[in-house]
Amino acid sequence: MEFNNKVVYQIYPKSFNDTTGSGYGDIKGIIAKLDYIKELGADYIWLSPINKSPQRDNGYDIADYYEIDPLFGTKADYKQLIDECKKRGMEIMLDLVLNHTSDQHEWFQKALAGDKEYQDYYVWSEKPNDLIGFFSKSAWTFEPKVGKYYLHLFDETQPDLNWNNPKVRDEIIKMVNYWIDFGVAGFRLDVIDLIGKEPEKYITAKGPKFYDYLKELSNNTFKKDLLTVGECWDASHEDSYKMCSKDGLTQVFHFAHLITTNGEDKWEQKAIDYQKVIDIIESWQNEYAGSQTIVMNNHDMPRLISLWLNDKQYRYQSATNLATIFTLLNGTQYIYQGEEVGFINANIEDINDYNDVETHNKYQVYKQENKLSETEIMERIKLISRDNARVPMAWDKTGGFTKGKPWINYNQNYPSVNVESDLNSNQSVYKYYQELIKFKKANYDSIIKQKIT
Ligand code: ISL
Repeated sequence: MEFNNKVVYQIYPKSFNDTTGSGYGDIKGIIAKLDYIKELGADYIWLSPINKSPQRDNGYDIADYYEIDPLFGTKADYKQLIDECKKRGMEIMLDLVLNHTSDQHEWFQKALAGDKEYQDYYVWSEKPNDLIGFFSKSAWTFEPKVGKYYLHLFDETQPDLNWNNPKVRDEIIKMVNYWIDFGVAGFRLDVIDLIGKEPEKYITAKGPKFYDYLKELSNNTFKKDLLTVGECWDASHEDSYKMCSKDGLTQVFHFAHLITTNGEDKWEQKAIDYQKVIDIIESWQNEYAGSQTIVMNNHDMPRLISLWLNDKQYRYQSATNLATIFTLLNGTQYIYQGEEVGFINANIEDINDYNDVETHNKYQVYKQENKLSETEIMERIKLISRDNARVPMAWDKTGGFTKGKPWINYNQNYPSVNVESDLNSNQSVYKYYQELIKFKKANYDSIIKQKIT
C-alpha cells in the first residue's frame, strides 16, 4: 500500500473540542469535527493517548491499556469514532506508549505490593548510576516498599517497562492485537527506540536488543495494511532502514530538520541555518527510499512558524510558505491540530500558567543552577515549552473549545486567530492546505514521487 501520499491529522484530545463543559476535549467533540478534518484532505487521524491515565503527562502515562479515560468518553464513543471515520474514508491511529506505564497501572501497583512476578515487569537497581531522564531529573527514584530504585526515563510517575521480560512482551502483543481487532488502522509508537535500553551502561535509545524486540512485536501483530510509525528522535537513514524492514514498522518519524536550531539542549536556540535544513530534507528525500514522514509540528514542539519565521507580522505568508515546502515533499504528511489555520506559539508569560511537567522540571533545574535570570529563563520557556502547541483549539472568536473553563488557557490571540476567522478570510491557511493536498494527491505519481534533482 502506498503511504507516501497520505495525510495524517494529529489530535491532542485534551485540547481539541469539549462537548460536556468539563474543560477537557472529548471523543464526541472529535466526532463533531470529522467533516472539518476530512475536507482538509486527511486520510488518518492520530489521537494522542486516550487510554485511562492519571494525566500527569497528558495520557503518556497509561494506567490501563484496555480502557478509555472517562475524561474522553467511553469505549462505545471510541467505536463510534472509528465507524464515523470509516464512513468518511478515514481511519484512526492509536498512540501506543510501550516504553513505560503510569505508576497507577495495576502491574506497578502489584509490584509495590510485593508481587515478585510484577516487580520483574519494571527495571530496578540497588545502586543506580547518575543517568538523567528526558525530563531533566534523575532517571531513578527510590521506592521504599521495594527497597530499590526504579527506572523512569521520563517523569517519576512513568516507570519504565522491562522489555527483557518475555511476559511483558507477550502482554504488549496481546494488547496491540486487541486494538487491531477493535478496528484501528494504525499506530504511532511513542519513544519506541527506548525499549531496548540498558540504563546501567547509559544506553537509552537503540539498545542492542531493540531491533529484536521490534521484530518480535511486529511479526506478532502488525499486518501489511496498517500504518505504523515509530518515534525515534535521532533516526539516521540506516536506522530507518532497519526499523522499517519487512518485519518492522511502516515508517519512522525523523526530526533532524527540526532540531538544527537546538543549542546544547533544546531550550537553548541558535539562529536557523536554512541551507542546513534544506540539505537534511533533501538527503531524506533522495537517500531514503522507504516510506517517509513529513513533520512540521506536533504536541512536543513549539509551533514551527514561531520558531523559524515571523509569526506576527507575516503569519499567513509564513504558514503558507511552510505548508508549500512540507506538503509537496514525498512522504506521509503529519499535520498537527491548528497548523492548518496557522496557529502560533501561545507564549505563556507566567510559569504558574504552564501545565507541562517537562517545562516545570526545566524551570526548577534552571532555578537551582542559578545561572540565568528569571527573565532569561522565561524567554526560553516561552519559546520552547510544549504547552505552546497544547493550548485549546480556538474554533471561533469566543474560543469555542468549551462551555466551561479550559484546562489550560487559549492562546491570547484567539479572538482573531481561530478556525472560523480563517475559513471566512480571503487569506485562509486552511483553504491553502486544502488546495495543496488536492494537488499532491492528484499529481503524486507524475510529480511528487520523482526524485529531487
Ligand atoms: O523533546 C523531548 C525530549 O526533550 C520531549 O518533549 C519528549 O518527551 C520526547 O520527544 C518524547 O516524546 C514522547 O514521549 C513522552 C511524552 O511526554 C511525549 O509527549 C511523547 O510524544 C513520554 O511518553
